[in-house]
Amino acid sequence: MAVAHSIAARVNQLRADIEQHNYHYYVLDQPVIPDAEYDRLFQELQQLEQRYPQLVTPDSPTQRVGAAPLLEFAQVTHRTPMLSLNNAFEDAAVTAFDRRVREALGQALVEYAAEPKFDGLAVSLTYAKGLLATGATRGDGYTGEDVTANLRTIRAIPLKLRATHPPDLLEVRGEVLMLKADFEQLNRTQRGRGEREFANPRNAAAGSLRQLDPRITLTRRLTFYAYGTGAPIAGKLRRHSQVLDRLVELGFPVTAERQAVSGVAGLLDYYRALGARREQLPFEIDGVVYKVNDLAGQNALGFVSRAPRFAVAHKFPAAEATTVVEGIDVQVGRTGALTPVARLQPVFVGGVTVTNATLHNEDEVHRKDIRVGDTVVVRRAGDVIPEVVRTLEAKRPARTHRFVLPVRCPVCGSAVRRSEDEAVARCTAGLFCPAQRKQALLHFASRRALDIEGLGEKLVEQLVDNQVVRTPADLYKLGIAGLAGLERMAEKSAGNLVAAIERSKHTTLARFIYALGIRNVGESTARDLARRFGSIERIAAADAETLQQVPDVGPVVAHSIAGFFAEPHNRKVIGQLLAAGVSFAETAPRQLDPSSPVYGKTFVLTGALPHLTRDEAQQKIRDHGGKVSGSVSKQTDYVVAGADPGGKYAKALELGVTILDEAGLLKLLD
Ligand code: D41
Repeated sequence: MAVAHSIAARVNQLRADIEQHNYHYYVLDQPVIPDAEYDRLFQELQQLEQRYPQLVTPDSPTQRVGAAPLLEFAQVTHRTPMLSLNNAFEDAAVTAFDRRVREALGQALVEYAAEPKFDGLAVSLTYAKGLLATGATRGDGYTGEDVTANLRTIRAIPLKLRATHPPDLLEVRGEVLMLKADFEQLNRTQRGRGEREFANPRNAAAGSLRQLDPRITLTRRLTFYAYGTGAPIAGKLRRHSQVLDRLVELGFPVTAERQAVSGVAGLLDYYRALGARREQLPFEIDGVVYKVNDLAGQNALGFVSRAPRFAVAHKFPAAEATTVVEGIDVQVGRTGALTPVARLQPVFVGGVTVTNATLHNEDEVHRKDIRVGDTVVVRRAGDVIPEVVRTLEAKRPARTHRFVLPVRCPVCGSAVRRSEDEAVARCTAGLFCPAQRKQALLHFASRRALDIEGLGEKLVEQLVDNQVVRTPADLYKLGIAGLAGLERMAEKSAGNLVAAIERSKHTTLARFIYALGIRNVGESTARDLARRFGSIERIAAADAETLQQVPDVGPVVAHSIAGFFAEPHNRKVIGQLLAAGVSFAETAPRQLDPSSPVYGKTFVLTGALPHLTRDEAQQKIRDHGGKVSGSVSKQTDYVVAGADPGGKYAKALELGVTILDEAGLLKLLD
């Protein structure tokens, strides 16, 4: 039965539209229609194809799952072998790589194509006359497994090249991966069904790609990024970066993070800049890859065994590692919060050896069910505190016990209380608990508070344990003689410490308020309080309602502040500190001009400004009644960007936040 011409035309139109939308979504990263609209087009096409099966073609977007489950994967031999990459773990190895390249090519300065190293699975896609014919895993580089049916389910992989005259044959090389968000979602689903969770996105991607039933692969959200070709693309392409541009035209997602850079300095800059943004990227990377950009140069360099001499992978220190929990300690913080901390068998992760990792709070330990004796995944990314991500239940030894938080403070034995609306349990003894007293002293002396250099953890420990110091006011009674008796305290360091304590007497009201360690009062609130009230007496006298006139002070914070000053012990310590000579540089309540365009606005600073230092820019904004925040969100009014701005800049673009340069900021302040 012949199908009406108009129906065949509609089917073709729907396919073209759907492909176009896929391209916008996966390759350009700029969807033009909402998901629901896309789904509607897709359903219409499915219904027409069901009614007119003779119209179905293998490259139709509906035909991503056609195949029945397999019994095993067939082997495929790669037409062009998939080479491996040499690794560099240190800057020195990168410098050596660049030197070898320069010498071999006889050039003083080499241009490289730098790109992220995706932590996924390398695959090769073969297109015959423009249609996806075979997709295979890398295997040993010469033969891999035929996972065509599974790869067809990945919408980021085109079933058909975008070209009117496609080449007879094209091998596209790239990585299949799972985005972090999709990985989290998958593990939530697995957990909900009581099924095994995946240790990381790479394992999840590998497990999904190795499914013999493509219908399962379809339910796993995998994606794909191309990084090269097998045999070279015919034509006049001279650089690797042009090959990638061509792959984009042909319909392949290629990461926007790629960049052409010059010389070893360019390589290392790229490495550091991407490393700093690693956590913000939607996918996991385990390093960056450098390739000689000039294709003739690549050819001239050739290969050693199975790795090209023209490329190298510069690895990041692994962010995750597995180790064993030897114990779970409970630490008591400045506000009495009890924090369970895992004591670990030492493990090298994120570039350092880790022996402790935070377990955050009781609920987290139970949610993850982490037990003494467990083998766990530990994560340390960038400068963040190491944490236990998950336990590997399969490796759990016999007879372990669920963690129980003690009902008494492990330091002072006082009762532990947990209010209903909080995840945190606290020791109720306040400053009578030595642990809280020690933390309070350390906070008081910290750099952004009264900045007493040399008053570190070990010393505070001794001062409190020997009952030499009970409150911050006691610090100002310390003499060299009293200190010299302490362990590891030479006369010289005792002298230095006494001098540092003396110097700390000249401070600002904002630092002083911050130093008091009032719950919920951070640096920025302390500054606002100082500015609004101008003296500690006036703050102490303010009621909760008056306190709430300060920017960002709501009922909870006002309650903490009023509660702190209502406590006679706190008033006494403040009195002693002032009597000891702690004094403030003039901070008269400033008259702000609410008509200033900066007043009440939130700013985020990123990158180096040409004239102002970061502190100067912050001060100027605050002097005009603006706020400075560390991260970009929907609440941000302006991002002030200087040189090499990084992730905050990208976030600002994404959220449509107004971006200013230094001149723009100064104009607003004018
Ligand atoms: O992102 C990657 N994982 C990646 C892998 C990349 N960006 N580029 C790569 N380039 C190559 C050469 C230069 C050998 C074509 C690679 C790989 N190879 C590779 N992936 C797995 C083994 C080798």
